[in-house]
Amino acid sequence: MKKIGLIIAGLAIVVAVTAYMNAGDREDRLAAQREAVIFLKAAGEEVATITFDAIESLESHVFTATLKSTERGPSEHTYTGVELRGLLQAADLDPDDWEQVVARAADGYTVALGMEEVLTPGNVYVVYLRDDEPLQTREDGGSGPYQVVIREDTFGQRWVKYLMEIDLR
Ligand SMILES: Nc1nc2c(c(=O)[nH]1)N[C@H]1C(S)=C(S)[C@@H](COP(=O)(O)O)O[C@H]1N2
Ligand SMILES: [Mo]
Repeated sequence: MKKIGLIIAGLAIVVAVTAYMNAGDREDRLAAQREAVIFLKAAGEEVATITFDAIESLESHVFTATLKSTERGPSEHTYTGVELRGLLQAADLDPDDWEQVVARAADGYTVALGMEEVLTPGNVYVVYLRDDEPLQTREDGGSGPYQVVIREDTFGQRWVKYLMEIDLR
């Protein structure tokens, strides 16, 4: 009986230590995300640096979307983020002056979005949480800290991971 007690106590310690370490990881991830910025450009000229604080100050949206992964197939997730059109608006950029929004990632991946689709309500988002967890960086095996999610896009090709730069054209 004593032995069982010791085993249970041992397991409890393992669980507690693991939980503590995971909480630490999450804090680190949140801290890393809080420091991550997106460069906002217009015709290649930098007009603003979008901080996490700026993103947090906008209305956040929580929605489910199906991620199409090349390796793991489709899976449904809950995403939290802001609308890209809201980011442009907050930066005082007039969408009428531009035709395209070019999104560039840390790995060089680049996607051009039409202004019309960007202005469609509830369509193009910059997300920072997936299933309530911060999107991790590419180095950590994640798709963030920021990612473009296009809800009206049936394919995942234009969901730009590791988003670094938004350039209006
Ligand atoms: N930054 C970046 N974003 C990207 C890609 C990429 O190579 N780099 N690949 C795209 C493609 S082709 C797909 S199918 C989806 C999902 O890719 P994954 O399953 O390899 O993560 O991400 C898209 N976004
Ligand atoms: Mo893909």
